[in-house]
Amino acid sequence: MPGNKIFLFGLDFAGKTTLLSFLKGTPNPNPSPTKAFNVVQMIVNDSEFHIWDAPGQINYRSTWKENLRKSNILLFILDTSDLARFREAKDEFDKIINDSQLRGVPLIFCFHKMDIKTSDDNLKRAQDIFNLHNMKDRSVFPLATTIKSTKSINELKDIIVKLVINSQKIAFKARTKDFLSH
Ligand SMILES: Nc1nc2c(ncn2[C@@H]2O[C@H](COP(=O)(O)OP(=O)(O)OP(=O)(O)O)[C@@H](O)[C@H]2O)c(=O)[nH]1
Ligand SMILES: [Mg+2]
Repeated sequence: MPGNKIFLFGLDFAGKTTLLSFLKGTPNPNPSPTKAFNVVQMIVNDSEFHIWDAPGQINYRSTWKENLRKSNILLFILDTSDLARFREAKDEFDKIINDSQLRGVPLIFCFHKMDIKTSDDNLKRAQDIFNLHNMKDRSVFPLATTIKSTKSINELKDIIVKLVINSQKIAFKARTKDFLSH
């Protein structure tokens, strides 16, 4: 089904699986580290999509490339409290963002764990390193998130749903054009 694959990535311990559980409405504040892609289906206001939650530990990162094909939305999670790993996070981010198969695919970027005091202190530094303003040829939606704020979880959900609907419209248009040209 077109318009429904969301690629959720970021370093180990960034909070991907935790955030996903809150997004789905089945909160689990302390999941085990993910060891293989965890594909979660969600249906929100009649929009169906699948979130592909990547395993972030270094040994599993080689599996990202083989699982990102045909993603319609990229969702990156940064542990904003962990300044020491910003560089590592940026390197892994760049590898995915520069993949030619993902050209033009919209990106939602979560500055996550914003409930932690150091996250606030690190935010400016994170924004400088990731330099999202400079991102060419894709839409970027930066968000500050934490599992402690339902508002931030709902904001994330709203953006996902809007992008899913948009991506379905584009796929529908492409199919119609294809049909009419035959
Ligand atoms: N303070 C705080 N901790 C969080 C938040 N989100 C997640 N965590 C914690 O971060 C830790 C790692 O969470 P996971 O969801 O397992 O991280 P992950 O990115 O899925 O890690 P991998 O599966 O190894 O790739 C857990 O101890 C969570 O409780 C948040 O918003 N605030
Ligand atoms: Mg995980």
